Amino acid sequence: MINVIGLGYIGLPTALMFAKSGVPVVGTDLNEELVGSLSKGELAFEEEGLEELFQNAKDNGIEFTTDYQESDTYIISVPTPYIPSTKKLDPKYVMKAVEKVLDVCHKGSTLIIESTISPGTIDKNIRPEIEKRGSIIGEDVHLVHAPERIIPGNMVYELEYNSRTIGVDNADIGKQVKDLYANFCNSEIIVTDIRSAEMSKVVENTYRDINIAFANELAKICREDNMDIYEIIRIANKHPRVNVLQPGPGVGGHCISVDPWFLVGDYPETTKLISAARYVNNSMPEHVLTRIRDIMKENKMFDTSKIGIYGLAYKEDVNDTRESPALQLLEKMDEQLVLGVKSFDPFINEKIVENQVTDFNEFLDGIEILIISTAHSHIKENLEMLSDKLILDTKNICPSERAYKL
Ligand code: SAJ
Repeated sequence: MINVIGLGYIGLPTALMFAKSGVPVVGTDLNEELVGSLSKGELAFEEEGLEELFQNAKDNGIEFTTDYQESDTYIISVPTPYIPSTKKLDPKYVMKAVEKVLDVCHKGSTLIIESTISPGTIDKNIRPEIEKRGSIIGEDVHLVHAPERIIPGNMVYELEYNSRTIGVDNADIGKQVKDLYANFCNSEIIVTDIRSAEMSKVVENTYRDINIAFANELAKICREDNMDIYEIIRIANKHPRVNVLQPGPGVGGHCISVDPWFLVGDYPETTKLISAARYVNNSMPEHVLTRIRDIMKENKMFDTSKIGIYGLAYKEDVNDTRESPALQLLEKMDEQLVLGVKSFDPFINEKIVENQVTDFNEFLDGIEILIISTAHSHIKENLEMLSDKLILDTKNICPSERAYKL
């Protein structure tokens, strides 16, 4: 049996995938409300194919509880935030989960960490905790790092078709864990050492962050001299070795906007490029606000309550608002007294910010400048409803003659 610890965006789909493929699974989470609703058959978030996967997993007997189970295999997928002042990983949730697993596991159990951790966390934090208890790693408990790699919005597909990394201390455990994931993973499963598994995961997200920062910096350069960033990227990307990503209102989510900081926190002297990329991406909400001011000035508009922000989620077609650029933009607006701004997101029905409306028509009513900050399919399908508005399109979804761009 596998005991999956942490039933959030990663732990839950992973638990369901194992259960669907016939492996007995118990999912554990400290959040009683979440466990209650999962037990009643209610999902906390939407994902393509997740409902069906949930049904399959329930048919195969998956259970949910707040208790840690005695088991031979554990998968830990709890949040790994960073400490804002030092930028280092805050391992508190992972450590709590490890401690609780060690309280209940039996001799020879395998403890798989799926949460993203900074390189060296297993050596510096987790091994000492196990050894402190007098347990021998490799005999009493086996340690594995199998970092998740699935992208919100396409998780169920990517669980099956993305390649995976399994970091281990010895080849036998590597083989066992590889066979376990092969129950549902139809792609290459690479077995490596633990440090390489930790580092490669952080490298993947840092790579994307740096490349998005490049696109964002180019957008700012182009804005200064009135060049068309999208045309320039389109042409540059015809080169066989160039693939510039897309600029946007900032980088959100719990992954790409967080993981590069782990490297900055641990290697402050070396990470010039990585930290610059973080600062560039974090500067984008301010750039959007400058663009809003430009548009207001150009159109002689002064009433900020006629501004509407479309999209609060950090990216298209998800309801996740963690580190969302739109929320950062609203915060900046508050600080700079750009007040009364309305907002709307079709994926978010509960009110999370002031002046948020949950009905699209009500949102559009009275809005003169619409900021598209998230490219949900919903807005792409309703562009004709915006014909009487000035649009600041930070995601390049409108024809260029219809909208201001970044
Ligand atoms: N973004 C841009 N321009 C782009 C691409 C993305 O501005 O060209 C923005 C998005 O709008 C969003 C942010 O970047 O705000 C991040 O979105 P994303 O779709 O690039 O990635 P995440 O954070 O949803 O998921 C990432 C993925 N990592 C990589 O692609 C290397 C995913 O595979 C990881 O599993 C996930 O992080 C994670 O959990 O670590």
